[in-house]
Amino acid sequence: MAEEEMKLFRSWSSPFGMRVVHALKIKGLQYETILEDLSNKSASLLNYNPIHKKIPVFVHNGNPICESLVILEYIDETWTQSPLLPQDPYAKSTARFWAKFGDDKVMPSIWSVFTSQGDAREEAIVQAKTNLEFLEEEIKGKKFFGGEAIGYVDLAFGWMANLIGILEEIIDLKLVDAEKFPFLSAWMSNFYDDPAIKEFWPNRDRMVEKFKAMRELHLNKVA
Ligand SMILES: N[C@@H](CCC(=O)N[C@@H](CS)C(=O)NCC(=O)O)C(=O)O
Repeated sequence: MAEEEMKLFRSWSSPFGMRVVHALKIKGLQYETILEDLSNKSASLLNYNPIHKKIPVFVHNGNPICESLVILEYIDETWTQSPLLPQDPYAKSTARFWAKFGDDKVMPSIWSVFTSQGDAREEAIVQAKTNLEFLEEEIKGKKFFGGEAIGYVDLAFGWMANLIGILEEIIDLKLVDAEKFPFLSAWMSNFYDDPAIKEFWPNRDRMVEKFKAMRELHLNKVA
């Protein structure tokens, strides 16, 4: 087989980029990383993702693939070892459903807790906890969303394992407490500490600094 050329455009902190890093590690693939400065995007990134102008972009033999969940599916279909998605169509559609729920509902609701104050924050907490309860039900009795091994849904929710604790620390509020969400809490630790996952987490202090600044910016904008 001809030599494969793989490049991953990402940023040091992006949870979306991290999904792809983790998938490539699980598949055992070698690739080149291009770390973007998102305040000064490279011409290559803009050329490969002219519509959204976002990372991550995965480039395989010159073909760009955009959107982290789409990239995970591409990787899984191209390299079939250590499958991320189940084969069964119903199980596969369920996995896609949860990943989409994560991006459409869970992530925005947690972000809203992080970036609001007063009554708005109280409302956001109720919404976020409702979403977390659905996840708690889904992960109940399983080590990973994918079963015994990390799969597509685990990678889609991977940001939680890293970011929730950081956001909680910044706003001094426990969202995923082990008593109310025992299975989700256990999943967060299992995922965070998994050997295929652990080595790539961005520096925690730098993340705290970055997210503190993002919160300030957001609060000043709406004030
Ligand atoms: N839905 C996209 C979201 C990617 C995304 O939001 N990337 C952010 C970094 S975390 C980005 O590139 N932002 C640059 C910008 O918006 O200008 C995905 O799943 O890949």
